[in-house]
This record gives sequence, C-alpha cells and structure tokens, in this order.
Amino acid sequence: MDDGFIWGAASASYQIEGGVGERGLSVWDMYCREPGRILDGSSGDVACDAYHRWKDDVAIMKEIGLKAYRFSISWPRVMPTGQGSVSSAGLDYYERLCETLAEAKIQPWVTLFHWDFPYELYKLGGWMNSESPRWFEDYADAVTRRLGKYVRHWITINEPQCFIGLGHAGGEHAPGLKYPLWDTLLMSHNVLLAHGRAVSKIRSNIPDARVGFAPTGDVPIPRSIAPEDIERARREYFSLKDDVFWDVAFFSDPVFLGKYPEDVLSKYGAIMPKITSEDMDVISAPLDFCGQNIYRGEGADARNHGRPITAAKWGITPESLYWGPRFLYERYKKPIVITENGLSCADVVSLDGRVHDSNRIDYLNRYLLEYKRAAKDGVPLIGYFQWCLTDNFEWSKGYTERFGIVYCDFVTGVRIRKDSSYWYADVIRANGHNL
Ligand code: IFM
Repeated sequence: MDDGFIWGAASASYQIEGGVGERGLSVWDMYCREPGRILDGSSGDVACDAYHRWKDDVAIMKEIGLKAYRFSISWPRVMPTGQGSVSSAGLDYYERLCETLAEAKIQPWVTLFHWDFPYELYKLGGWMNSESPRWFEDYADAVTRRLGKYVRHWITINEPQCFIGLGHAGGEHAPGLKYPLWDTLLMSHNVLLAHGRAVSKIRSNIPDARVGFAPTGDVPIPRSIAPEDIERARREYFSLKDDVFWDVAFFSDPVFLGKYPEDVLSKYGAIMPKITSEDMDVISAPLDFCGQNIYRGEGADARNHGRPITAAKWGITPESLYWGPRFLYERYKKPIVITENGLSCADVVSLDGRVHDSNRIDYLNRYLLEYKRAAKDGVPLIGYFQWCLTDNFEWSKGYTERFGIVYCDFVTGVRIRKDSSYWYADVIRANGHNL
C-alpha cells in the first residue's frame, strides 16, 4: 500500500463501553431491557467495560502497531438528555482516550453517531422531529470543541441503513419500531440533514479536519469480467432495492452528488418529505473521503451450495473488497476508506491459553488481497479498519457473535490477543507487502 496508508481497527461506544450508570440512557438501553429482544437476554450495560479498561485496549493497540483506532462517541454520555447541558465527565473520558492514543502514536478516527440515540430525544420523536438535525449539530459542536485539538479524522454517522432500516422499519434493532415508509423516509432525510450540518460544524471548529461518513451495503459481484457483466453489477449496486434503505445510492447520492436517485424519486416521491434545494446544499457539504463498511458481496456464488460462510452465516466474498471500492470511486470520485470489514467466528480459548482463529486470518488475508488489487487498478485507497478490535456486544445477537481480533472474556473482562491480531501486526509492519 502507499506510504501513509492507515491500518486501523474499529469499535462503537454501546458495543464496548459499559459504564451505563455514568451516562444518560440511549434507545439501546431501553431496547435491551425489553424481554425477548436480544438473543441471549444480554445488554451493553458492561460489555467490554472499555469505559474503565480503555488503557488496556490502547496498550494492546500499541502492541499490534495500529496506525489508527476508529471509535464512536456515546451521545448520551456527552449530553445525558441529548441536548442542552454537556457532561464534562463524559467528554473527559474521550479526551483522556485521545491523549493516550496520541502518546501511543495512534490516530483517533472518531464517529459521532453509531446508533446509541439519546432516549430523552427519542421521547421527543427522535429522528422524526424536524429539530433532530439541530440537536445533532449542537452535539457535534460540543464534541469537536473539546476533542478538536486531538482529532483530525471525523465520521459523522455509521450505517444509516441499519438504525433506520432495522431500527425504525424492520423492528429488529433499537428502538424496535415498524414505522410506515413515509415516516422512515422523513427520518432518513433528517439524518442526512444532521450529517450535513455536522460536517459544517466540524469544519468551522477544526479547519484542517478530514470528514466522511460510513454507510454500508452488500456489493454485487460481476459474473465475469466481461464489460456487460461489470456494468450490470455496477448498476445493481446503485439501484433501488425492495428495501429502499439497502440501496447504496439512497443515502450516498444525496451526500456526494447532491440529489436523491431518480429511481427513488419516481417510486417514492409522493410519500417523501418536502425537499428543498437548500436542504440538498446542506446534505452535500463536501467530504474528504468515501467511507464504506463492506462485509460481503452478493450474486456471484449465491446459489453455490456449501459456499464458505462466517459464524453469522454471511457469505465470504473477498471480491467485494475489490468491486465495492472500485464502483464507489467511479461514482463518487473520492478516496476510499473501508471503515469496517471483518467476520464473526466461533472463537474459543484453547488449552494453551490462546485463541487460534485461523478462519479470521484467512478471511482478512483474502479480502485484503482484493483491496490491494483495487489499489493496483488505480482506486485511491486511504485506509482500512478491521471490525473490530475486541469482541463485543453484537446488537440483537448479544454476545453470541465474536468479531474481534482480541478475545474478550465477558465475565472477567480479560482480553486475550487472538492469532489474527499477530497476523495483522505483521501486515501492518510490512505495510501490506507481505499479503
Ligand atoms: O457490529 C456491527 C457494527 O456495529 C456495524 N457494522 C456491522 C458490525 C457487524 O455486524
């Protein structure tokens, strides 16, 4: 990879922090308390206890040689009721983390929102409330004022597909609602406005900031490299799906191109909120990079019985890390950062006290080879964030899925580096030349 390529790992506040008594509540706190919502009946109340054990995590990151750590800020930790008063203790926590990362020469990449929406704002209508973009802007202001001297890289919002699509339309994630489409289209528009307002706020508080956002979506894999197959996959990637929230273009075209896709407007225009050109100017405030979370592709071998899958039963499709970045770069013309990629495995601690996650090494190796191929074919790649540093609370799956390169014992809080973390350390040291 180019010099300066960012090798990182990622995490999210609700999934790792715990420290629930030391912050305001989020919709995930409420959702987890409702019986039957989480597969193993658990919650993020303690999780990896990173709120108290963050120094252990930074020490491990240093051992691995990570160049960057992507983590998210808990909005209700910074603003317990989501607006108004700011908790200086909450911000102190993130400031100490950033300081310690700086000492370890690890760049912080901060995500402002990774799904833990303040419960008090939810009671006011949440993302449906037309004030929600302003709430988010005020929160972004408080965070960037305090952390601006440490943090240059910012990601506004993680995977709107999930917290709108799964959270407010499908009912499988917090807050567990099944709103009609016109409401969720309105919410999506407010989320996009919130993103745009936060971008401007970040830039006014931190003039040299580098800003992006981190949506997701499965990548159609061309059947062959015949131009017509490539074109078919490209078109499919950016066209309307049965579920509009999984259309990559639905969230990314407004942000990068300043307009909603035509197919969305023609199918749903009548139930979309009123959209003004001023709105679109706010939403399309220029970004520095195109972040994308990519885990899998679709198409190529979907009918192949016995094809390789992860513990979460997601198809293993390394080519998604070639075609996704390539298609995104062609359409949005921004340097690419993979803001999440990884897999869950049924990891165990072996009798020798170690975690031998050879499946994860194989997966990461294959995906990174494809990512490197994209670079060779001219796609500008800035970085790669493995998901995730430590095993953690995997939303409605609770602790039944382990995605980390570091094992977490959720009873004792003890961390054990998995084999993949040693392998990843070698890749980082060689800047990918050993792949
Ligand atoms: O754990 C999640 C993360 O919070 C968002 N992206 C996908 C990951 C794995 O499911």
